[in-house]
Parts: sequence; structure tokens; C-alpha cells
Amino acid sequence: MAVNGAGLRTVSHSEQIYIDLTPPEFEYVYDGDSSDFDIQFQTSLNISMAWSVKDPESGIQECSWAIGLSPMDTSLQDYTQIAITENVASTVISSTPYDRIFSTMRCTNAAGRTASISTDGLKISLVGVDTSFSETVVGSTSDVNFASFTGLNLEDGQYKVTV
Ligand SMILES: [Ca+2]
Repeated sequence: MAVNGAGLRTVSHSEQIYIDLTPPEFEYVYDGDSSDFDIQFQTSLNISMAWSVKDPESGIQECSWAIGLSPMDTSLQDYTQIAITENVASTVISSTPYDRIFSTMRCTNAAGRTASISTDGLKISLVGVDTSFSETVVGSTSDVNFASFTGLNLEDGQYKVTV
């Protein structure tokens, strides 16, 4: 940049300037780590999000991932930058929200245009079932995953589990 005595400036740009009138386009966003399907329920605190995004005009420059209790909410995790080569992000949250949790992906293209999209949500229950109702499950160990149940009673070679 050159400044002359009158304060007039001459700026010369050698950077490439992108002309792109459209924001990035998401092909899918899913709760969970699969590129094939979205999950609605899980029994662990390991939260994952899978997505695919493209921008044919100027290219994706930056993506960030947030987690919250409603679409676009960031109360459980503020926007965290993710390498643009990734299609799955994971983290472990410290406690189980009662409500559904939603992941949001925000991507910016080389022209500075941003698109954000949220998943349709995910419910977490560490006991493996919906505990809002009472249920008795009787089966062999191969039928039921007992790891997350309490109050096991062995009756006639079968576990009777009261949740
Ligand atoms: Ca979902």
C-alpha cells in the first residue's frame, strides 16, 4: 500500500477474489456417526454428528459444530471448528440432558457465505429404556443387554429385570 502526501492511498490486490452468490449446500446432517442413517436414541454420552456439505462454486473454507437443546442452540457446546476434510465429529458430554439434544453444523465458503443446519435431535437415556413407564422384561442374557440395568434377579435360569 502506498500513501502519498495528500493522504490518498493506492491499494493493489493480488489475492484471488471469489464471486459466489450462494451459500454452502448440505447433502445431509445426521445424529450419530453413520453417513447412511440418522439416529433418534442412544444410551451413551458420546455424541456424534455426521454430515456432508459442498460448495461447487467457491469451495468450503470452514465448518464448526455446536450442540444444544433445540435447533441452532449452542448451550451444550459452543461452535467448535472441525477440519473440512471430516464428515463425522464426536465428543463426550458430561451429563444427560432430559430433553432431546440437537447438533448444528455451520459452514462458510470461500466467498464468506455461511449456511447452518441442525439435526432433528437425539434422546439419551443411560438406562437403555424409556423410564417414563414401568416395564418388566424376561429373557435370557442373549436377549437383553443387562449392562445398564439394576436390580437383577435370577429366577429359574432367567433374569427377571424390573425397570
Ligand atoms: Ca435424529
